[in-house]
Amino acid sequence: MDLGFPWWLRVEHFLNLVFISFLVRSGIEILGTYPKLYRSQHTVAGTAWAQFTIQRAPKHKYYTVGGEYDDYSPRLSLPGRGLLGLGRYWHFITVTGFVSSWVIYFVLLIFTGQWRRYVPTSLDTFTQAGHDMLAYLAFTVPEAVEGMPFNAVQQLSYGFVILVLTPLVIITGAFQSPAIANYFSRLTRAVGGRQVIRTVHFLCLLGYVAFFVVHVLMVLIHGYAHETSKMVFGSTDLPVAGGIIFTVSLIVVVALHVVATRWTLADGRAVERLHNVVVRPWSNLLYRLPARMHYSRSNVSGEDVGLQNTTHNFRGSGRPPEAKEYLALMANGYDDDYVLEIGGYVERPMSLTIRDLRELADGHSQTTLHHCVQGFSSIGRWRGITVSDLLDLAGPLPGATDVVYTSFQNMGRDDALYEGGTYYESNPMIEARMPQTLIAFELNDEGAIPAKNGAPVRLRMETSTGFRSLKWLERIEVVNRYDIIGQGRGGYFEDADFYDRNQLI
Ligand SMILES: Nc1nc2c(c(=O)[nH]1)N[C@H]1C(S)=C(S)[C@@H](COP(=O)(O)O)O[C@H]1N2
Ligand SMILES: [Mo]
Repeated sequence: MDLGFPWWLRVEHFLNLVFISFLVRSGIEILGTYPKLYRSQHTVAGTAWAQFTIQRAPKHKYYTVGGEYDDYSPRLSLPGRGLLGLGRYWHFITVTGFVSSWVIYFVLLIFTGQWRRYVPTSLDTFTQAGHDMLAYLAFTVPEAVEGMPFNAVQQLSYGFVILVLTPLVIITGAFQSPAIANYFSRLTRAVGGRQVIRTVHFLCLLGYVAFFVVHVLMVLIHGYAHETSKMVFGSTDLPVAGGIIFTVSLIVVVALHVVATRWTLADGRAVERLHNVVVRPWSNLLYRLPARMHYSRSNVSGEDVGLQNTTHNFRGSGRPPEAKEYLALMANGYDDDYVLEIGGYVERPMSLTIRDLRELADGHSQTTLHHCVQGFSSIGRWRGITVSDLLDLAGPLPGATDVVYTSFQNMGRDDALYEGGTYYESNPMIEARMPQTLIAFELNDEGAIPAKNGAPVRLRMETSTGFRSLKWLERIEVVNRYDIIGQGRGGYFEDADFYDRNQLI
């Protein structure tokens, strides 16, 4: 019997299995680097409402979020071993396929009238679904709705997954992007803020997993061959062929996961190249969304207390430099000694003290939410001068394409969690010119920035994830190419850890 499942719907059904399973595994990788869920945007230690780790954050000494990493097994997450950057690459590569196919599917549902099969048209469907549940509980198989290929419980659950869960997971996923969340800043706050949205995104993951388990159970209860024949041929006529073809395609999906995981662990840079081809064309569009986020003073995350990490604080990542010049600066009171050099491809190279910066900044401040790529957030009020204003003063020469920032910090020397050399970061001009790309010298109106948050001067980039907001800034250089600096990827974490420099998501 032909059940009226058109070919495109059957293709979509299969693609969803591929996409959603990749999204779930790479999603777990992302979650694992900060396996905690919060209601509050301040992500204060000890206030998570859920956590998926046995690590406990020590309360009284300064610890960095880098230490809250969990690395899951490659059998669970894609690719496993705490490789957040690569997990993100897979998440976004898959998102590209998942969202495009869902849009096509949605349009076809509407135009062919197929949507009617998934949307309950009367309350009777709900009553019927109740009876169906009782039938299942009594270990019997309920009747299909008249003229439909499935029963009321199935109709409701499919409708929910296609028309509620999927749009919700896409929207909450989109709002994990700092560029999107900070551009639609009011909306982000109106629905409870970043951590609430992150929590809902996680609940969507649970929703898919729960649906998958029940869905598979139902297929088994209704008869594997019979059901897979519907999935493959759209009719119940060819149960043996359906069963075989579907089983083979399941094996293919598992094989895809194994191959993708091994390939990623063996050659992360290849996955990065795939990501750059598939994802950057759309993620780069987000450069058109300049951050316009303004929290009020009362939203700021607590008081700063230097290196102490108390419950009221702006969370920290990375350890302060142990370079002699830096330690001397901090010991002497850097107000007079610190000079920020701006050089390279500019007409007027400059050396600016904090006092100069203060004068030039003319009172500019921005109260913004920090998005760490791992997942924590804090709200801070940053006083500083925009990079755009500094560029106007220094006058980039023709051919200048990027701005490179170098830190006093050397990761291998200063932070036991990392290897490698000097921390640096860079902006393409379009990003350097954004209204909230800032050279900051004061946090929360307290006169300075605490050491752990980047004293005396740091970068703030509100459209991007936190790792690009370089702390402990030593100098700025305008360049005509960035690919000859470091290992050529534009920043310390880009070189060391498969993080994307075009990190707007
Ligand atoms: N020099 C340097 N800058 C850095 C880091 C670092 O380790 N070293 N960590 C980055 C990361 S991963 C984040 S999330 C933010 C954290 O800023 P915060 O410590 O003020 O919260 O700084 C970024 N800037
Ligand atoms: Mo971070």
